[in-house]
Amino acid sequence: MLQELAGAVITCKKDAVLAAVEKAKGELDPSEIIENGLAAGMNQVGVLFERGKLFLPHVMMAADAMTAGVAALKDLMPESSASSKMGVIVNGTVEGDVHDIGKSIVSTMLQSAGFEVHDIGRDVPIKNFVQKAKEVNANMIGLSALMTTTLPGQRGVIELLKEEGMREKVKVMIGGAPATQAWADKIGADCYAENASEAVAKAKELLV
Ligand code: B12
Repeated sequence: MLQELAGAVITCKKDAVLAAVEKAKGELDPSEIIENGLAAGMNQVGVLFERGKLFLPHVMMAADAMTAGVAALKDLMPESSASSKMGVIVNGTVEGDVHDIGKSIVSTMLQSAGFEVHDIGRDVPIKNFVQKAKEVNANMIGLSALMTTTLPGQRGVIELLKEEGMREKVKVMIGGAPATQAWADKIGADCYAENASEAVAKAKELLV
């Protein structure tokens, strides 16, 4: 079943993804369908792209199909109590970076775990993260970066939080394929998570 889901993303066909999701719905947990099925397929697309076996239009179609698959599962994710008692999280992809599939999965999973999540999208300027955190009185900011060239945006947000005297109040969690624990340590982030389940576990550790 998981292979079928991943395979459907690799074929880059939205219909195939939706059909596979429909089939899997009754048998697997939505988060498992997303992480071990669809996202695994998307990662494979990345590998094929890197090897020159797939071209950018295919990647875009696969991304589109994957997004549709995740959307089809939203209704099944446990209804968020959006309890601000658990924590308020602002999540987004840093400036210059339009990759948002992984970030959106992280938002969905945090939300269904009970956090109040404000997903501010992709290609988000540094100051917008800080502004939004002020506005919603956030306990944590999640920063996604998928390119080595956009990783510095994660550091930029931490620096601005310091300048604004907010660093003590707001935890910072970073992620995205080029991010690592070593990078998190270097820029002074509170944590790094490799995937969405780990993001939920670490947010709980830090906030709950
Ligand atoms: C899909 C994709 C695209 C799509 C994006 C569609 C979209 N709406 O997101 C499109 C086609 C638009 C695209 C465009 C480009 N892309 Co692109 N893309 C990818 C690809 C193939 C897959 C990314 C993905 O969605 N993976 C699946 C998701 C589920 O995984 P994920 O994002 O890693 O997220 C998980 C974890 O990282 C983590 N996570 C993610 N965010 C966060 C946030 C927090 C807070 C936490 C805790 C965790 C966390 O949890 C997620 C779920 O488990 C990658 C290859 C790769 N191996 O990553 C290249 C890749 C990222 N792209 C790349 C590049 C260069 C580009 C382009 C410049 C075009 C080009 N020349 O190839 C443009 C960028 C334009 C821009 N300014 O941003 C490079 C980056 C190279 C680098 N190291 O800097 C990669 C690595 C491919 C490559 N090897 O060349 N891309």
